[in-house]
Amino acid sequence: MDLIRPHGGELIDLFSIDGARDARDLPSWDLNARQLCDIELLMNGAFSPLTGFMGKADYERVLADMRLADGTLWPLPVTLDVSEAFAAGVEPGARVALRDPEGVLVAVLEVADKWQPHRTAEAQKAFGTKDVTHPAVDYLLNRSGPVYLGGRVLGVEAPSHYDFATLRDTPAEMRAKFSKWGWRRVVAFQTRNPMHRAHLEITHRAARQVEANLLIHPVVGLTNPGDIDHYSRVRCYEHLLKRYPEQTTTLSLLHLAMRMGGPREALLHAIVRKNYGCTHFIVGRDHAGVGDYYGPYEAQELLAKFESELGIAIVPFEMMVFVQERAEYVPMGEVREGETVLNISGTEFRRRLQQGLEIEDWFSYPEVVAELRKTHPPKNKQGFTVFFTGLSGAGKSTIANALMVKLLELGGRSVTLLDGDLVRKHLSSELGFSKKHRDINIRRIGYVASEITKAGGVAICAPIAPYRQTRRDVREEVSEFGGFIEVHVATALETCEARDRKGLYAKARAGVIKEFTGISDPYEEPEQAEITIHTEDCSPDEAAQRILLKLEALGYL
Ligand code: PPS
Repeated sequence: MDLIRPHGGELIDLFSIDGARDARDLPSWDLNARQLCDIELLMNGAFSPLTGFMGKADYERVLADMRLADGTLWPLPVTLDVSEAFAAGVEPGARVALRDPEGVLVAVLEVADKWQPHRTAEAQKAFGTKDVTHPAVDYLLNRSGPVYLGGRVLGVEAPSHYDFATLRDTPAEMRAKFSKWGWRRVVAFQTRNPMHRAHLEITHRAARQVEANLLIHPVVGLTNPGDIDHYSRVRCYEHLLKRYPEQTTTLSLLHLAMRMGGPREALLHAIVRKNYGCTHFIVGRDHAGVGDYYGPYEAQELLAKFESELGIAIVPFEMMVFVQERAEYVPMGEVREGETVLNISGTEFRRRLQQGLEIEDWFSYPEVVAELRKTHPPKNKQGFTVFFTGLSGAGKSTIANALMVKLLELGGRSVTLLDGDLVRKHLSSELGFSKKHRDINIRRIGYVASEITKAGGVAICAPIAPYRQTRRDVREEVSEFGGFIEVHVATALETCEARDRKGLYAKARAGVIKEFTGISDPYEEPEQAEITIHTEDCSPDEAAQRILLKLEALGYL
């Protein structure tokens, strides 16, 4: 049986109708990053046969048995989630202008369906869990809008990309290239990670095994939070490309938003690759998996079941490991008894990068490692934020100043102090002390700190920051780029009040100042501060020393 249809089936063309007609007067929805990825793949035909965002009937059948309402195999919902407020003004039959964050009209949606999904049930069915540590479940339950709009999408202008423009292809462009190059059999390799020697071995073997050319097809839309950024990865892929025999292999970038949906997502990946004109698709261990939600070979099993219906052949691959005695990579199952197997996990690899430790040649290529070291310097070259929190008068500013001076004395990084009072003067002068305003204030500080950290500097922040969730959000924002050290200056309220350096506590008690932290407004104690300082038995100098030691221990100094 030959289940291979060279260069895919029919592609959907969503640009065939003039979607821009009267678009100026339509209600506008600004697409978020995930929705922009989805619409790009809808519009360029990578999601063929979908013609738009799913309606309720498709959505429900996809969740129940991985098929569209008409029976076509389709594993995951592709839906447009919007806010309740926006949905209230849109009924089936209406048209909606879909725009990018700059306001550029990308497409028009002809709304055919509007409904409120049961998002927990969706999470369970689509991803097999309700656990919000799964990134797609987190999006679904914590970030997505509560109403879905479904309907046909009329393409106006594909989302633009200024990076790696020559490496981006629509399915039609890719198919045209394959046919121009005479590539009748093409095996695609999906990845969201930098590629090392094991990946080269897998792809090389796969291509040889099925006598096909190779398409390295990395995802550069949205991947798992914490993954290595796509700019660095693409530069690595470009280095690696030179290691393949000439004219056998090509590289193209896919602007997909991954859900980390394991087996169901693997099925989606296969459909997309078929649409791109590939005849074979490599499925490795734990394909598109995250955490322990899916078995390591579950994706392979599912795809094998649907292979003939899919119209793309699956090339399953076991994990490749390096056998020291043979000095070569072999599939795990081919390791003989007594042989020494070497392997570096993704986590271990990142640890070595972070600490500037050696990464041996058997694991990767020097040019790939050098590329990654440029954008992922060891911790002692990364930026960091020291975030003080505590009551007014607790001593935050005094310790922050002492710390700043000591860090300047050490040298090597720029140091910026974002003190509570200073920020209120320069950044937040229009804000008061309501919960809403305090949150805006802290988020501004967090944003500035994350930019400083990203640029390799040190940000020392010293606001009261009374709310746990806001501090948590700032931690998340900064940690993406470097270190985040929370310091709780835990001076007791009685001490702060007794000191009352600015006379504010007296005013707060007298009711002259309203919403005063600790008196008439809450302070939520930190649960995960890296350091807690009791100024009653610790001088500012000693406190700053403790912080320096902590920074040392964490590897930042
Ligand atoms: S917050 O909650 O983090 O936004 O507060 P922050 O910007 O750090 O507050 C800075 C200083 O404002 C003075 N101040 C008050 N603090 C708390 N509550 C009320 N209502 C208030 N009104 C004025 C206070 O002196 C804070 O400075 P520090 O340095 O913490 O004493």
